[in-house]
Amino acid sequence: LTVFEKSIDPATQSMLEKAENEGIETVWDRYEKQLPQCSFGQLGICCRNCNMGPCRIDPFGEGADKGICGATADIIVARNLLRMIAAGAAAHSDHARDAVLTFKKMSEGEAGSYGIKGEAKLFSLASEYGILAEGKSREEVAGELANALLTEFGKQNGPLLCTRRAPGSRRRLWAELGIEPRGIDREIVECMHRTHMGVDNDATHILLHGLRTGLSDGWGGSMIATDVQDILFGTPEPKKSTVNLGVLSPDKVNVIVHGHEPILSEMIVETAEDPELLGLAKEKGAAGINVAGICCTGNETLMRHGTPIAGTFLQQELAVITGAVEAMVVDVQCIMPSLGSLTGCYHTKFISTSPKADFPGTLRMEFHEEKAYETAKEIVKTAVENFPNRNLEKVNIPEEKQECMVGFSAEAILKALGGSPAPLIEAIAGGAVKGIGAVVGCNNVKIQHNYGHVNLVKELIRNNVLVVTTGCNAIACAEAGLLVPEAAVLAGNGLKGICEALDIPPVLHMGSCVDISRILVLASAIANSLGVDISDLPAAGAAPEWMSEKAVSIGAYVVSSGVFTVLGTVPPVLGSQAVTSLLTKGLDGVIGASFAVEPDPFKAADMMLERIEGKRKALGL
Ligand code: BF8
Ligand code: SF4
Repeated sequence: LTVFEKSIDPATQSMLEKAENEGIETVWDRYEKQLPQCSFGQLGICCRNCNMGPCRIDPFGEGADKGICGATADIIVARNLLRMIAAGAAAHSDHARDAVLTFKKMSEGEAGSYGIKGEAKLFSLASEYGILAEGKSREEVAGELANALLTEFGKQNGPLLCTRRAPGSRRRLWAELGIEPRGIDREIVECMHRTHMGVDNDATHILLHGLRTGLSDGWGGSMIATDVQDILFGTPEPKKSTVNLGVLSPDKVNVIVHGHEPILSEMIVETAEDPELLGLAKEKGAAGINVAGICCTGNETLMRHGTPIAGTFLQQELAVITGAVEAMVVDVQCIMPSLGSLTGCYHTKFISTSPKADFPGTLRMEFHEEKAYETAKEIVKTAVENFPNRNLEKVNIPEEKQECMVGFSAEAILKALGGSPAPLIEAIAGGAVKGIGAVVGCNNVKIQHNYGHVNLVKELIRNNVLVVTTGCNAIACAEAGLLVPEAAVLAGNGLKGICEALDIPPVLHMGSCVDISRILVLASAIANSLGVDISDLPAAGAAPEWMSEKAVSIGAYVVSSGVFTVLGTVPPVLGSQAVTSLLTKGLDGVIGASFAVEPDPFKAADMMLERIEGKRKALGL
């Protein structure tokens, strides 16, 4: 693959050239060494769930058609998929748990560096959870709310309280199907139980639990993470920032925050303004301290502080390869273990902070809420002291740096609309806006970096579909210049008019991947005000370059919430016709939405547009 085949982004291409020149290996080189990838794995028909195996099914029907225990391809594929959903839901929800535990410690005065920045959200959430605020201090309310939220994880009987935000018809459907999510931890544990040898062995039965587990993520873990982070750090509001590798500074200390939990990155952003550290930076010959993000923790600080973002998932190694990063500070999720040996080739310190996650070659600086500011300061100090070690011969920062407008929480969108979804609904009813496209998810080396994201989104806005985005899709769109109001020139006339009237971009950045919960809340607000179900809305979802297990859980809850979703990379299910047809067709009759798989972003856009058109017709629009 040439650098042009690897990515559509010029900054990425130039860093890939630098890597080649310096003989540095990247994720694309390792991908090429894996080719051809194992077809049993791709089809999802290998099983290692017990030690009579591993077993695999012959996809051509000539060899084994069952595992040793008798499990068919349908059973094996469904079980494997359920385990992916469990892992994804666990990642989001364990992140949420840590946010709630920090919130609880804060309320008890044991996490002094954190406070309540989102007071309105604290009180609205408290009342949603039935907590009386009268006569109590903010901290007392926070403490009671933290306990109520923690209960959601271990509850034995549902439904999860956040599901009350969904339209009544949706909740009734979940109840009828027996997939109302109960305790978050319970659903995940049950996935592991059901997929143990000799437990759940009916593909449909297994997949229904997958939907339930997904729902416990979307309307549970992820939603709780978003809510609590908004209370601790504030609900995002529109603001401007910049993205891409060009945000790295040639003369300041560059600290990258990479991972997912704003508990860490918020503190790093704060300590980067510490006068003592700024003085030290000066002493070391630097012009200041520059914090930039990668992946979703970057999205969190971008949304709340306008901290620049250096790149998407596939750009994490390239940031180091610029030779200008003093510290790569990581917590959890989507962090490549390759960073260990890579940082060893440059002066970059690779600092791991989570009690749950370590990597080869790290400097360990474990992060605990009790001493959050102190640890963050120590981390940034390490970066500052590393500045003189920068090897100028190895430094090459790409010029590309793109402006973006971000911070569109559901609250901010409703505010931009004047307080209610009515103007948006009118625009949809009048046809100026055809519908809403939710485009989310990762990068995946199997697809040219950002090609799927950017082309799908451009195609949607050209056809007057307002796009909401999160995760790496949002970063990709920002890099392509789609997150500025001026990008309205790329939109169809109807959408363009709306963007100009409201001074908003045609693509609205709603946050990190856990913030897909914001999309659920917005969709519910629209559906509720129309008196219809989410599945009736002219809306469709897509994950054009997804790779992570979290994305599989997201897919499960988005479809279970009634939104047709197109996947750009093929999930490992094609080894079972029954599972494939259930996911792509059968689910429609059960839950009112289904999946489609389409790597070509232009065709994927057509599928979404067709779905949106069909929903418009059904609503009489
Ligand atoms: O939670 S989009 S590559 S960074 S998994 Fe990871 Fe995928 Fe990016 Fe965010 Ni989401
Ligand atoms: Fe093989 Fe069945 Fe064991 Fe899986 S559970 S490894 S299919 S015997």
